[in-house]
Amino acid sequence: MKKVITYGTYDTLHFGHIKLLERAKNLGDFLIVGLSTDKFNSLKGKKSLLNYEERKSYLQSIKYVDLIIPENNWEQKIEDIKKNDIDIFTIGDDWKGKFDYLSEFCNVKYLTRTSAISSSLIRSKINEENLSSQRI
Ligand code: C2G
Repeated sequence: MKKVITYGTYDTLHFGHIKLLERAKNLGDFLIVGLSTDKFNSLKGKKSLLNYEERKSYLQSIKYVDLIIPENNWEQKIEDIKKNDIDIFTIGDDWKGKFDYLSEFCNVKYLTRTSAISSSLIRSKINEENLSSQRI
């Protein structure tokens, strides 16, 4: 069984995330997602709309995802790869080059990021809507 791992915040799940997860799953037979905890998000300088449990419940409903583990820090990837007997690490190419060091432990594959959609764009649209509804 070919095992794949990827990591992310996966806030306000959107089709960019789904397309990444679909392609990640299609690289093998079993997909693990290292989901960034709220604490790690603040370390990453990311503010998510949804908390860890909410983001996890969204991801659990995605058929491509077989297992979700918490992503607590930058350093855990090597340990995760060894512990879970991972064949392929994959992530969007906005990270291209950043995780090449993992190629000592498994294949590393960067997947094209889906343009024109992002969690921050969704959050700004929600804020715009709230502001305009307050103006009426
Ligand atoms: N993604 C994508 N297309 C988008 C937005 C995101 O393909 N329009 C991909 C990202 O490249 C990433 C995954 O979806 O592979 C999750 O994106 P984020 O939740 O933004 O994750 P990120 O903050 O990049 O966290 O240790 C790695 C980090 O935890 C990655």
